[in-house]
Amino acid sequence: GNEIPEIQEFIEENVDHERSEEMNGVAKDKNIIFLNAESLQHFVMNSEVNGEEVTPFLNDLAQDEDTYYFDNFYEQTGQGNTSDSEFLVENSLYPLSRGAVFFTHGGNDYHSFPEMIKEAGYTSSVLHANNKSFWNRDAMYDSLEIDEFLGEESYDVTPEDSVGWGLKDKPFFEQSIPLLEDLEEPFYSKMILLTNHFPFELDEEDATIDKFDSNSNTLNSYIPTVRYMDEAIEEFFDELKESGMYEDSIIVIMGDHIGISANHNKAMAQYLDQDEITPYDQVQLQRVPLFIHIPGDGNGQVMDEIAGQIDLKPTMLNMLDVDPGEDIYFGNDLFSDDRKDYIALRNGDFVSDDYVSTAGICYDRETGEPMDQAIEEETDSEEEASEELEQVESACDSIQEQVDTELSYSDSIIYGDLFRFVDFGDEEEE
Ligand code: GP9
Repeated sequence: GNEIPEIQEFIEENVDHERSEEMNGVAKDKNIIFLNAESLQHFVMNSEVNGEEVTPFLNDLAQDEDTYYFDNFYEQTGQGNTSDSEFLVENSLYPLSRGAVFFTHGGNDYHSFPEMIKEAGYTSSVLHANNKSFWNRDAMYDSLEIDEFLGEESYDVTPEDSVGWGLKDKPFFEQSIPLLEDLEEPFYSKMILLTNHFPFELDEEDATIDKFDSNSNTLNSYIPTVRYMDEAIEEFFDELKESGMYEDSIIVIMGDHIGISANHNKAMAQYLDQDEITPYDQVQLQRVPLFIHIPGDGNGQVMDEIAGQIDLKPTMLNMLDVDPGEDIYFGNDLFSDDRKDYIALRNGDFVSDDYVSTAGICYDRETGEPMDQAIEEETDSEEEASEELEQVESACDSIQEQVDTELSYSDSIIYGDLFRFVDFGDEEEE
C-alpha cells in the first residue's frame, strides 16, 4: 500500500478531475442502460456499401438532439477484449498489458462504479445471453459488487433464435424488456451484445445489406452483422418506448473493442479508399462510437474531444451527482473543459490533441503525417526545422512519460491489490 500516496499525488497533479457543472445530476434517479456494442468500430459510421448506409439508425442517433455523440473516442483494451472494456468502464483503471484482468485479478478489492452508486440508491445488473463464467465474469462481478447477473439461463435460447455465439441481438433485446421491468429502480444495467462477434455469422434472412467485396471474408461479413446490430438497437429503442422505461432512462451505447484486426489491412484500405493502412491509421481504427442519449435533453451535440473508455466512470458519476470522494481513477469527466489532453492506449501508444504516437513515431493528428516530415516540408530553413523538431520531440516525449507512468501506476494498483489498503470513506455502505 506504500505506493498509494505517490499515485494519489500523481493523479492530483496530472489528471484533472474537474466535473462539468452543466451535466451534474442530469441523470439523477434515472436508469442507466448501457449497451456494450460488440466489436462496433467508428469507421462504419456514416459509411456506405453499394450505396446503402451501414448504420442508418446509429447515424441518425448521432445527430439526435438528445444525443451526445463522441467522434474521437478510443477503445483502450488489451488481450481481455470485452472484459477489458468492462473493466475500464467500471473502474476507470487500465486493464493489463498481458492477459485479462478479469481472470488474473478477479478477486481483488475494487472501488467500482456499481459499488459507488449504491449510496445514491442504485441497483446494478448485467444482462448477457452467454455462459456466466465466460471471462470469469461471475467471480469478477462479485468483486465489482454488481448486484445481479442475468446470463444465458434467463433467456429462451432456441436454435432458430441463435447464430454464431448464441442468442441473436434482436430476441436478446426483446426478451430483456421484462427482465429490465423487474429490476429495482433506479438501476444501472449493462447489456452485452453478441451477434456482431468474430467471425460475424448471420442467417440469410437477417442480412439486410450486401457484404463488402474484398479479399477478407471477415471484413465482408462484418458489414451485415453491424447492420443487424444497428437494427436491433433501433428495435430496442422502440421496445423501451413501448414499455414506458425510455423516458426514465439514459442510454449509453459504446463500441467495446475493434472487430477487424490488422490482419485485414489490405481489405480495410480498400474499404476506406486508401492506398494502405499506416501505423497512424491503425491507431485511428481504435476509435469506437460512444453515444450518451438523454431523452428530453435537447442539447445533444457531436463532441470532438479526444476521449476514451477510461472516462466513462467519472462522467456517469457526475451525471448521477455521485461525489467521487476519495476515489482513485485515471479518467476525466467527458463533459468537463479541463481534461487531460491525451488518451493512453493499452500498448503505450497515445493520442493527444496534436499528435498520434505509435511505435515511437509522432504523427500529426490532423494529417497523419510523421511530424519530422511535416516540419521538413513546411519549414524553409534547416535551422528552424531542427529547432521545431526538437520542440515537438520534447512535447511527445513528455506526454509519453505521463502515459507510461499512468499505465504503470494503474498496473501497480492491480498487481498489488492496493485498494485493500485504501479507506474510500464509504465502508459503512457495504
Ligand atoms: C462473450 C462476449 C464476447 O461473452 O462478451 O467477448 P469477446 O470475445 O468479444 O471479448
